[in-house]
Amino acid sequence: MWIITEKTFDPISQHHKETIFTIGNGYLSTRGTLEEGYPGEHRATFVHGVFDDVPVVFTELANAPDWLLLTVLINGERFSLKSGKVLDYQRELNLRTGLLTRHVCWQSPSGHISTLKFERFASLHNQHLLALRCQVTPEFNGEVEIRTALNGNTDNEGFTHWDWVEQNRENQDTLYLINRTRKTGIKLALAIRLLGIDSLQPDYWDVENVPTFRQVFQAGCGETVTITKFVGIATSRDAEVPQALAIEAITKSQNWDIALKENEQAWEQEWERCEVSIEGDDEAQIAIRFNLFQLLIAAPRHDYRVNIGAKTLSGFGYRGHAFWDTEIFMLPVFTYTAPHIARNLLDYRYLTLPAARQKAHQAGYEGAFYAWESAATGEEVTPTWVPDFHDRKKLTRVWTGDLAIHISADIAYGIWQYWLATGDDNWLAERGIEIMLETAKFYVSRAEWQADKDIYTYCDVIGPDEYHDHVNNNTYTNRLAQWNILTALQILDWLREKYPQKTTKLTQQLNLTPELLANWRKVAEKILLNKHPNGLFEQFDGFFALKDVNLADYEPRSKSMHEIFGIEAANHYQAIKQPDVLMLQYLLREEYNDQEIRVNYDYYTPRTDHSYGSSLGPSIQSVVASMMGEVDVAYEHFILAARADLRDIRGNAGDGIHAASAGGTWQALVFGFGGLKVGSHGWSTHARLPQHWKSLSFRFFYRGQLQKVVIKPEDLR
Ligand code: IFM
Repeated sequence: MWIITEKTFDPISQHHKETIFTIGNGYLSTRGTLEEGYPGEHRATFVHGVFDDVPVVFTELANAPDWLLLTVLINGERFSLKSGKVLDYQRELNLRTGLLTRHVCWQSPSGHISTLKFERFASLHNQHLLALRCQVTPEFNGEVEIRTALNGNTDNEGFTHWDWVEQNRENQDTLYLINRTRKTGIKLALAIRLLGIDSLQPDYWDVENVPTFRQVFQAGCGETVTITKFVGIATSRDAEVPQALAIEAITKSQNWDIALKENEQAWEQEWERCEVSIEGDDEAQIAIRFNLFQLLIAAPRHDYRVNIGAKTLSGFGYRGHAFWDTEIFMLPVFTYTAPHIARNLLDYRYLTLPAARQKAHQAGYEGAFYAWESAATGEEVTPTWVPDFHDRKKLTRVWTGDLAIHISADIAYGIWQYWLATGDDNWLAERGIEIMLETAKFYVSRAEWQADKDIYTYCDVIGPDEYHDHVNNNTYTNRLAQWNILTALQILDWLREKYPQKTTKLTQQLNLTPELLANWRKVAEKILLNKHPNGLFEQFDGFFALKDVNLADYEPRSKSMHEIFGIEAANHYQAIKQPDVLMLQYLLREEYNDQEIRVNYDYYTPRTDHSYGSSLGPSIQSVVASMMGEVDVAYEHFILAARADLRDIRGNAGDGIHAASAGGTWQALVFGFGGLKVGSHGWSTHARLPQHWKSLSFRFFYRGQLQKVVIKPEDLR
């Protein structure tokens, strides 16, 4: 249950498969395009932090120069799946080791049969090392020619980010290429070393921006020709002379077997921390491993200046920008299974605190208002306008960058969870508390006092349900803002006791006078929460007065309700994109009893666009259904989330992995079915398993100790 397999190459699902077969190592990812290249492919390698300017979306991860390119000519005939006959084909991604393998038995147009095997991995042991091996076995005596290159002529769907800087043949089997991003000036160096050529002298073709090695082999019938291509990669974000680092990576590794072994050992350590096993459900088993794999290859291990984009590093979607998807959906996975990675992600938020302060200031507020979409600097990079669904010639204003103010509290929530699970007091005192205080300050300044009612409100916002914009008093936003302010005050009390000197410094630096803090408490206590006496929350002011909608009336459908109603009209219906009130109740689950969740669950569940709304929704819906004891329903939503990319449920997996869904899938297992609860005094589980599961096992760290949980149905009776 570790192998993702493809049995035929189908150009129709090409982009989907490119995403599925992405490999990576937390420094970069490379989509699963094929070495020889095909028309229409979305060939891409994205390196963390390598952003460059672009119109409309401000900045995007620049598609790096291509390291894969490898052409095979057999007796002068160019190997391609589009010519001759494919007699056998199989591609496999080994999730346990990150090794991607392709076997092809190919009959050339002139009838010569050969077997080709391609293997590649991005080393988890040395993040600057990529490895590709090609083996060709002809069933005749003949000539095998291999041309392999670095290609600097890459683009982002037509937009070019790179200028050629330099290329050179370093020695007989080594060459390098350097490019630089046009606006941000980041240099990226790639270096190739060829192994397996023994005493042969490969030709060097000095094509500008495509330096190429060429080697011709004479092979007997059934004899295997092997060429190994080690590629080193580094940027000026890593070293002043990136080509030196790239060359070092390829010279350090002695051969394929050793490099692969080191990579496998590194992967073994990863899985040791986060392995989830499900007995009795093969699909769920492979899906959770796949989702975890995708998060692991996107997770920065040695860099705290970057975050994980909503589509990881696996596609062009959302341009590498990070959203609330990180703290609410992905971060819990790392907080519990790889706290060092969680800390890197949170350090990024600390590093971008100045930009969040600046955003608050520009909007006329105090404190820190984080960017809805964030990239290299933390400035807001949400596009302001996008083409309309119905009429691509019209533009629609995107408001999330201005109005989705819950992002600041989402980050504060991520910090709080990290601290609860890890007990990392030092990080909280040095960095986390400052973010929490600054986001609290933002919410105090953003709150509007309604003198006649003596309440504080948040008007003109967008909550998690983005089908409704410009709403007032979104319950999720109001409650999390209140939670943020009160929790920041609570942590400040803790800091005062534990780190008095730090407290003095921080209160001076942030000008936190006793009067100001007293006012924070007053504001927080008077924030409006639209809660009805029976515990039902109104999602925002006036939600219950909107036109009700029976989503079943629109079935069968293949579009979201947003597309069906239109962006503007969707505001007038009670159809929601993803759990909003329920999302709040999930996050603050310790605060609500079953009855209080049930009344909201019953109201909002039928009004949620589960299948075509946000991919973020199903996993959260699943956890809440588990909390309600509706395990079958929880399973339906869980499997929808788990399959999001493997089965391309929304038809857009080609744009990249749905990272939030991947993280949410883990949460649905651990917090939903596993019922894990973590507090400052320990942890407990309250499990409920789908009927057909024979066991669920997972691991997590609590306060630095690895915990292993095994749940079997017989233990629950
Ligand atoms: O952050 C999400 C948002 O909530 C729904 N649309 C997609 C974004 C990125 O995943």
